[in-house]
Amino acid sequence: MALALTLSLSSKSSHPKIGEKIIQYGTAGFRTLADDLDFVMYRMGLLAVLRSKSTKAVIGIMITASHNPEQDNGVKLVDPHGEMLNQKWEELATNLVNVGDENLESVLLDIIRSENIEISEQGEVFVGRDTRPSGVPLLNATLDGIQDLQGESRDFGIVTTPMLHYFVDETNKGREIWVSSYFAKLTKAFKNFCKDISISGDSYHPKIVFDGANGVGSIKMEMLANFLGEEFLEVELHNAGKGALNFECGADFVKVQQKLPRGLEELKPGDKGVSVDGDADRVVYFYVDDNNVFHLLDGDRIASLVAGYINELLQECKLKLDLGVVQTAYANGASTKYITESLKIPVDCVSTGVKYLHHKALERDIGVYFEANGHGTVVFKTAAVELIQKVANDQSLSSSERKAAAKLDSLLEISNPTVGDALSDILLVESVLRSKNWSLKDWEAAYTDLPNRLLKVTVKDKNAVTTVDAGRKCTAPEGLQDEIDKLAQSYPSGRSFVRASGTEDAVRIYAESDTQENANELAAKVAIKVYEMAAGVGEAPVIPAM
Ligand code: 16G
Ligand code: ZN
Repeated sequence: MALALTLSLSSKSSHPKIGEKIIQYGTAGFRTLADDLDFVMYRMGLLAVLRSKSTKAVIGIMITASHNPEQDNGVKLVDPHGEMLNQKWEELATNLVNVGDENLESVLLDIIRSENIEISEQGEVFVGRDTRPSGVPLLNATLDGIQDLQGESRDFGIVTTPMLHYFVDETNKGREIWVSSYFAKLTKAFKNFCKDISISGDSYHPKIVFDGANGVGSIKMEMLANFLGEEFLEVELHNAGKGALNFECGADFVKVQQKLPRGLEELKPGDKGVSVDGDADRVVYFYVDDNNVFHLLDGDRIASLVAGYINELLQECKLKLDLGVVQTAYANGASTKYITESLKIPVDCVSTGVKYLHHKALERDIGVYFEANGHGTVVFKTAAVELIQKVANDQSLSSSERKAAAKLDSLLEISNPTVGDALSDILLVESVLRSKNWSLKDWEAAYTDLPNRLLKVTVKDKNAVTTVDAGRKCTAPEGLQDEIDKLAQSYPSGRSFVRASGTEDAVRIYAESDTQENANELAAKVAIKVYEMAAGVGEAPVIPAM
């Protein structure tokens, strides 16, 4: 008879559970005040070893709270192909984090049994963190967890989230990696892409004014810029670590506030502004025009730019591959119309959260996915890349066909196939702009965004608001969707939806209409309905004066 398995967790007593509040592995893992996370990290260290044993592959743990304020932190697990943690394991994670200390061993044993884990199997976990000071003690808690189940760990120190995803994926593909191999890959592909493109005229400038959100993005951007050299891309660094992380800067601030970040107030007309978030998996572009008016080029713009260009290259190299774009309900209606009607590329709409976009995009030969907030990338099937490379090397084809295929090959090599990656996305955007000899104004001319407004309402229980149809239809509280429909119909090009946030205790409201005033008013009216029908707390929303 097999001996009953027992676990001895020698560091458990150093990481006692605190608080009674149930916390959930949400769209972006666990995220809350750093002070409340020690035991969560320890337990995620334990879980990652089990996941590694179960998949017989390296698993990643990223310690970050992305665009949240500096005092927050969080943790996300990275699965073998560099993708987000499997959904069933998200539930196991939630369960493991919420049990009392006295039940920790038995819950771990349950997982071992139910997942048929061979405990003697090797377990290996890669760990990375953003620049938050709380990252160091939280890393130690994580390492204790890994060690308590005899897992091996490799600490990558301060890295961007997408770098860690990339390292996990590469290692599991049997490739050797080191920190600079990431930069080497990106820069080699970008330089290859730029090979035959000469810059002339006044439209494209190989220079960006970079807002690093005072986080890891600025450290890694500086390294990338050194690898590239100024002739390929000059980077003027701002918010490079002296101020508070994400405070009035970074991609989330710029997208939500639709204004220049702190430190870039003096941006000159014609300069290309670029903001990333605290863990550098999101990016937005912006500029000010001659009248000092701010213009934002968000994730929807990047999706249409990149997908449109890939489509052109496919036509030039006469390859019939299945290309598609994936968006969420937050995508500006004008972008969806432009991509489907002008570019004639199919668009799928999925629920908010990278994992949904990523998986949908993988259904295509080449899938371009972006959330409006600037998180996205290009994913592709190996067979598609092989076909493209075959065309690039086929001497019987015309040189224009071969060149287009070679460009497409480099472009796909620039993209991070595991997750949205601000640095790789910047190089993607710069590639297309350089190739088309476009300024941001040229890029923006493709379509005109419908004015929109995002609001949030705090309610007693956000789970009382449920939705279907990729977050576009509200099923509870009863009658709320009818009210939203009525309101939206009363505005020209009106569209509005509400959903419970996955990262905050709030309900988000999105509204679009023909003018900014109308979008603001529609959003406020819907917010009032949410407040009234879903037990709002705090001050009621008000309709802005016109
Ligand atoms: C997380 C998601 C992001 C999503 C956002 C929505 C990942 C890696 N990140 O940051 O994709 O847009 O949550 O936040 O999946 P919300 O649920 O609070 O609106
Ligand atoms: Zn982020």
